[in-house]
Amino acid sequence: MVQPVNLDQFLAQQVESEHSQALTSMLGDIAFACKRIATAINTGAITGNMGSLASENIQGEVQKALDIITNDIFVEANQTSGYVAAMASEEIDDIIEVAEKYRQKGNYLLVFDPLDGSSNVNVNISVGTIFSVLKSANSHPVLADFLQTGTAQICAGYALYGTSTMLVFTTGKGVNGFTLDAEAGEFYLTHANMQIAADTQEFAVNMSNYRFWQEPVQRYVDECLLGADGEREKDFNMRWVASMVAEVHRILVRGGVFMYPLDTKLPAKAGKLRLMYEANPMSFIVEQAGGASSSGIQRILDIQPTGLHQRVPVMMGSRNEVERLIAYHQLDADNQSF
Ligand code: AHM
Ligand code: MG
Repeated sequence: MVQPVNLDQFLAQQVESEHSQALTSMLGDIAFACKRIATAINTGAITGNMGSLASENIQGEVQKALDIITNDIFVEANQTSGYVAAMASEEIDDIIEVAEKYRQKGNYLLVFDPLDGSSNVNVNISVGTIFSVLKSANSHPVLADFLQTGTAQICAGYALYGTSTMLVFTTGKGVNGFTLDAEAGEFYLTHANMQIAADTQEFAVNMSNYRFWQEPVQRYVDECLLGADGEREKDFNMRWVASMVAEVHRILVRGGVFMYPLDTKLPAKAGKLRLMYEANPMSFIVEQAGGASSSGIQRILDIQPTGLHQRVPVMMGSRNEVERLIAYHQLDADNQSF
């Protein structure tokens, strides 16, 4: 039997870049955090941590006990490597400073959503952790150092706490997935060089928002629903887990398109998902796997952030479907300019 490659061996052999030492150290710490988070989630019902708290995060969302527990695990595991100079989290309003004695080896920034899909956690459906690594121009980073486009990401990844715990990441040279052997406490390479098929017959969107969407998205979904009887001339399947990590992972494994488009339900919010710790890292991964990712009118990775928690419409996955969505947005814009 061929010996499986574990994460340490993979990092030692395959992460070759000017950032390799830093990435090897940081990805080791991230993997450790994700193992601890998996345990916290798995035992959450036993330790009494499945409920909601009285607090809200900066987006006005009620926080779950596990939102805070997983945030603290992630910060603790990543603050002493010497490479991470500051962090930012979905659960914390401002940037998280790292003590000066731990800012000696590099100026990296770690941006993360510690528990994505947390509305699913107490019903035992898959959740995840999403992370993005940037480089700061400044050894004592301030908010402005974080506001870089997604193209500046050095590494991005997610952990999926599903039927198995997986760690999937890119350092800009393709996408690789590792599965946790919980008994051995090791991640092993199980999904090398993940690729997203250009075509698909599966879409993922929260259909209950249909009436709040813009016309191009309604048109796209209408055509999927008409299936073989409409202009697409093929039937589509639909999935909605309400965990972006599970959704994107499914797309990496068997193709598909995932959307959280602009809607008018909450007019003050430009979509639901957050650019810096949800859309950007997932877009980097999707593009590295041969897929595409857009807001409908702009490549996500090219969007200049103006705030840590800013929201963005998201459509990502199989390239030909995302390009069709972009074309429908373009047609709509052209019609409106007449
Ligand atoms: P969260 O970070 O607060 O969990 O919100 C993000 C999640 C995504 O994982 C998922 O795609 C979406 O919210 C689901 O939203 P909805 O409940 O509107 O379907
Ligand atoms: Mg989230």
